[in-house]
Amino acid sequence: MKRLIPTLRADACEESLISVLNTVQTAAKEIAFRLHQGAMAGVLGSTLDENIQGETQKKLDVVANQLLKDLLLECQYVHAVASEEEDSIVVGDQRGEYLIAFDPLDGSSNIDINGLVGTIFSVLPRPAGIEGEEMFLQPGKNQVAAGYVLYGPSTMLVLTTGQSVRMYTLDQTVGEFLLTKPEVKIPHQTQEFAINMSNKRHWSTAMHEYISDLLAGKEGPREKNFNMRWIAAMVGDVHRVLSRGGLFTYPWDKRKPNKPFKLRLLYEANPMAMLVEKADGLATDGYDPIMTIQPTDIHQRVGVVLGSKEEVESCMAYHANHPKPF
Ligand code: AFP
Repeated sequence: MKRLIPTLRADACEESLISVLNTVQTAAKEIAFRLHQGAMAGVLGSTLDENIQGETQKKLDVVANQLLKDLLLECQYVHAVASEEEDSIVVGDQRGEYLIAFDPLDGSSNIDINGLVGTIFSVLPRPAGIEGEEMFLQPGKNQVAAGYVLYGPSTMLVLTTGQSVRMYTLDQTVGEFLLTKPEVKIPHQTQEFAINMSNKRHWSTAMHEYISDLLAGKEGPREKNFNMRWIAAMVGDVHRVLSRGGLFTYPWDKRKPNKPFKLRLLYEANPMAMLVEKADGLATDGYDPIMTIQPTDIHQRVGVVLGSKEEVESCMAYHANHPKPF
């Protein structure tokens, strides 16, 4: 089985990009080790702090963030990093040609229950003539690479550098990510969806109608039964979608009028959108492709509807029948 770096070389990836991705995998192996040690490493539970998003930080959020930040900033090709856990961007090497946005540990509420969590990352080119946070305000279509590491029963790296989407599995015996699925393709049709149903009363009319029709099953307008899954970690739900198809959504809702979306554009939605679209799926906010959204803030949040092409199109058709709530 091929290792990560030789497959990237075979894709004729720039040595600088290979070095950045190598750094991400080094950090991921360390995070995987700490997660594996769990309570024995003293990394479970929360800190007393909140992150910029106003969320309580888990000890492992802090550890994972520090590891990624320190290692990436040591890499000569990285000019700056932006993290879900940091207030502002952190600048590294002045000569660096890449910007890295990451969610160090997605699904952190799963840490203490030994559930799925992951690291999501996006690699952007450093734009000429721009400094500071503005450098990161690029639409997702500019990404040169995107991926995630899923810390589950196996530790897996799922990556695209703009060609196919590949899955690698960490071989603990040699400490290397080995290529285990050379080309991921999402089936266009599905009978599986993922949404947090407890938010139903807060959804838009379009989302209400769409999900009601899925739940009506064979006897309803869709004339087929649907099953539902919810991992409470986008990384786990997207991994299922990439593995066997499905629709995943965290939509607009009216719970908190000043915070109508949950997922972050730069750290979660954009990298997952690149993976899903390169695997022949669709990634939208219910109306437009995620990767065409022009960010205005590094911590911006968006609505997300992604997965099997025909199912995402069905969901979008419901949205097209109603005025946009945002
Ligand atoms: P964290 O960023 O706090 O780890 O939250 C994960 C997440 O943003 C996303 O990965 C999940 O899809 C979503 O939260 C789950 O949220 P709820 O189950 O609480 O609605």
